[in-house]
Amino acid sequence: MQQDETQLRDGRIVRSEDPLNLEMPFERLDSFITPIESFYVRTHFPIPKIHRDEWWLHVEGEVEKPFAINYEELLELESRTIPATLECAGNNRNFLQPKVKGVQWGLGAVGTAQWTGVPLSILLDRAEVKPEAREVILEGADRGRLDDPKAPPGELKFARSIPVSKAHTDVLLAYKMNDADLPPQHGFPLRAIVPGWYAMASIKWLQRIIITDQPFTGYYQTMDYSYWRRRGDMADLAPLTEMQVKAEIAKPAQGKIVPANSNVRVHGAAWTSDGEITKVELSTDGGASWKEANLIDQAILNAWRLWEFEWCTPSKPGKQTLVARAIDSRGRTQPAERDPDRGTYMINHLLPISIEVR
Ligand SMILES: Nc1nc2c(c(=O)[nH]1)N[C@H]1C(S)=C(S)[C@@H](COP(=O)(O)O)O[C@H]1N2
Ligand SMILES: [Mo]
Repeated sequence: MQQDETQLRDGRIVRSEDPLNLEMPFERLDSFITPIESFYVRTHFPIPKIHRDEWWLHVEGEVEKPFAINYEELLELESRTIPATLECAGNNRNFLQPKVKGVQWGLGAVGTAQWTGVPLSILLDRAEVKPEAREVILEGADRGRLDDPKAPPGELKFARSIPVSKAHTDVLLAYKMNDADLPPQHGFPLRAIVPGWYAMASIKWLQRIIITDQPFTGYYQTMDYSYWRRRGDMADLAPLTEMQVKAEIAKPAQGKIVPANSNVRVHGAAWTSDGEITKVELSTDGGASWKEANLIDQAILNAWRLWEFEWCTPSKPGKQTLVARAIDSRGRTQPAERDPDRGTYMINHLLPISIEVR
């Protein structure tokens, strides 16, 4: 990994100012819930200024009863609180060789929060979704022009879709994060939380929900946040959906020095989607041999699991390469090599962390 430009903002790495992209230095990981001050921020456009008294959420499209609801009414609906891990689909991009375009995230474009809000299914039921409905498009209030010849000319809004089946199961429309009002940078007044999916689906500053009977082919669904899916010798663009199984090392961090012949705690987090982390293994010799790490606390669906390993460091000083790998309840694990069909996203192959024993 390249050295981070150490420009920090409130303890987070500034990956870009405009649009605002902040990363958590992953070595700061020390609890299951990520505090708001540490949580990564990913924006594509300026953060929209929304007054809660002037905001409406519209539900429309292939429904019997389109409607709009305001903030006050939304708070009166049945609510739920769930922990969920959000990971940017470009997390770990800084490790790719050769370099690819996009925000150069290291390990910290990921975090876990408690999200409180209204299950999307409650609003869908109220609108009475027609049987021909296939997808639910979530649209944010943020907008801007893109410097990309493949983007539509003029202003564009950030929008993504999810299948109706997913929308009915566990998608939450959250107005609280870790028990506080959703902060502006995380989507005030309302954002979607799509558990288990890469976070581009968790639309912030939500203002419109459109039910469609067609697959959505918006810019962020096809031109961006997609990968090449192989069908024999053919490749078609598929939208990114579920997070891939992964373990990351928080400490010791890249480039750090640890004492020889002593006990060092190696720790980090591991996550997957639609399954549980059942094992994390750690290699201290660049992947030649593996030992099992301890999983901390209970597994929670679609939230990361913290892990730790007591490492008895060698007595001989020198460079060491740490690698972690996760295995989930569906037997999935991390590939050793990068699959180029994934373009600039879905980076979950094994990543070496170089440190020094001294
Ligand atoms: N409206 C809107 N929603 C959005 C985005 C955005 O730019 N606009 N970025 C997405 C992406 S790519 C990510 S990784 C997450 C980041 O959420 P966070 O900033 O709360 O960490 O929000 C998603 N939702
Ligand atoms: Mo993202």
